[in-house]
Amino acid sequence: FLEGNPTVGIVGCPFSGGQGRTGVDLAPNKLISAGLVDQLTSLGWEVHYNSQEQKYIDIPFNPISTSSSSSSSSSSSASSEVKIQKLPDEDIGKMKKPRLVSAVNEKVSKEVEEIAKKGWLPLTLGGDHSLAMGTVSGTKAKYPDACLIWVDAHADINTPLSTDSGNLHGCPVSFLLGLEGTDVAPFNEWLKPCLKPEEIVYIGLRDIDGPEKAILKKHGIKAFSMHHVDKYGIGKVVEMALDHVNPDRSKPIHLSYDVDALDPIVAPSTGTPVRGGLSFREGHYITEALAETGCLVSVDIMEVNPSLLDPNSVEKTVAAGCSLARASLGETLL
Ligand code: NNH
Ligand code: MN
Ligand code: MN
Ligand code: MN
Repeated sequence: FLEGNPTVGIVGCPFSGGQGRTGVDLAPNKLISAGLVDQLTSLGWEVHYNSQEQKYIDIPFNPISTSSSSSSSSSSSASSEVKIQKLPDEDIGKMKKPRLVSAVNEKVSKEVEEIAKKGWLPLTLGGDHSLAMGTVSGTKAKYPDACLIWVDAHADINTPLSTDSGNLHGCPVSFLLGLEGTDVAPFNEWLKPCLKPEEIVYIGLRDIDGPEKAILKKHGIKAFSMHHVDKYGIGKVVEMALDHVNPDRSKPIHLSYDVDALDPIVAPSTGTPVRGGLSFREGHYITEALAETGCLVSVDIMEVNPSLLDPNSVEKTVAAGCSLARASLGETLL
């Protein structure tokens, strides 16, 4: 599906507004500092990377400074600082930071779409998983028949009505599907339902909220939990997952990978670790098998949080993020 020389467009998204812990916004720079660009170049990819430094600066809900949205007198405007006008981003229903999450995702969507439309592969480095609203809708704009493989401990399919936490990183899939409560401003001003229930499959689930279970059941959404990984083995699970969303291996694939799918021993530095996850090999096998299909057109690596735990844990997690990206882009293909 890609055109010309294999080219990857890295979209760094230093964004943490879809959940409550700061630090996940540091991941793109950490992954790049760990050498990701050179690593992908060595695999034969032409790599384009837009430094994300000030990318979201014009979004008026203060995405860069995640410190506090309090109305502390911003008179301390150091003249050299870029001024970000802070607007209130009050909850809408249960949703936290809805305007910020919406505005950032609208940008991400356009950027991913632009890269995909060049015939390149967008590799989005989160940031939290709310960013998949943007990445998947951007991919779908170029490839309307793309299927979605969601690797995660969580289903991220809460709706604005069902979410308990109010964190939008737990909701992106419901917005993509257009489930109840998602036709809401400001999201509906740019994000149209673009995914059908039969176009998504999950791998790695083990921490699903009650209402999410009901939603998965109601819409007949295919999910392979860790129970299935144990029962069938990862090889069979990936095969069954592909048989479901891509039976002829003829459709483009978007892979959205939340590193908390991996066991916390493998990827400890993430906001919501859940024990009993994918081993290092199981986690990488998924990306290798998808690379092998030749159908991968878009990849997200989400939820690495370099501010959590000790340096050794951070290094492991960042290294895992890099190696998942490399394997997705064909490192282990012979
Ligand atoms: N289901 C919970 C929620 O909606 C947790 C989601 N957390 C994640 N998802 N890390 O990947 O808040
Ligand atoms: Mn997730
Ligand atoms: Mn998760
Ligand atoms: Mn997560």
